[in-house]
Amino acid sequence: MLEAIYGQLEEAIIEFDADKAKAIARKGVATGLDPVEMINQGIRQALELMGERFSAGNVFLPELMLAAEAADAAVGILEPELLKRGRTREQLGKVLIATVEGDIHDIGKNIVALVMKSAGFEVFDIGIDKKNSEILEAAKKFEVDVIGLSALLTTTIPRMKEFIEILQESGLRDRFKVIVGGAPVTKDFAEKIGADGYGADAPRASEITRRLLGK
Ligand code: B1M
Repeated sequence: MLEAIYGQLEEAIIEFDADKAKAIARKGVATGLDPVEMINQGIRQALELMGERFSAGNVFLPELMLAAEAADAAVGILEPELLKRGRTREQLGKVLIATVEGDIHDIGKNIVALVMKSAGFEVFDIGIDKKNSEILEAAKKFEVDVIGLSALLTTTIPRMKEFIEILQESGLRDRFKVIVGGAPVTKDFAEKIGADGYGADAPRASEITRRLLGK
């Protein structure tokens, strides 16, 4: 039953059928499925498959965009369900999240933000293609505890290293914890650049943030 819903969700996204994706997400919620599991087992799977087809030259950018729209539509249905959980939880701390400069991928970042909100964090999502200077300014303005950087391109993950260098140079390294994530980011990379944490997926990003704040 669970596998059937995850499979249907994946199918709807790879068929670019946003209405079907929304209907299945609604069915999942009505059945009591965990929205995070639906994201991990249905939505992410579908987009990974689309990525493989894109690499192989079997689908092109317009199709990738249509799949992303269908995925976004499904996440939109799951969002209220996830936020409901956050409202009943103790507030854990403030997190700023952004996709780094030169990178416009935001589905994963949005899911991380959503899962963190549902866990009880106050999340400031400043969007995509953000310069390191903008990220730092926003972190100071909102007085966050943790800064989360997301990147999906091998060409943009170097911005993460540069961000940590900027923090060090400006004497702010101890003021903020930094976590990084996104498909090309690895635990090893995170350690090498001196990040405080790495999340392979949204639940793990939330869990490591909680630990970093001693919660
Ligand atoms: Co693009 N894209 N894309 N794309 N895209 C990838 C990343 C790619 C791997 C596809 C491929 O070739 N196989 C490839 C990158 C190759 C590389 O760098 N080595 C690629 C490329 C090349 C490009 C363009 C350059 C294509 C072009 O123009 N020729 C272009 C780049 C534009 C730019 O950014 N400047 C481009 C554009 C796009 C679309 C706009 C069409 C669309 C994005 C729409 C959007 O985000 N609103 C898109 C999509 C959809 C993808 C794939 C297919 C799916 C990404 C996704 O949403 N995954 C992707 C293939 C892939 O990833 N396998 C691909 C689902 C999402 C839930 O997972 O984002 O990994 P993910 O997030 C996870 C975890 O990584 C983690 O938690 C999330 C949830 O569990 N996580 C964090 C993410 N951020 C985190 C932060 C954290 C912690 C955890 O802490 C802060």
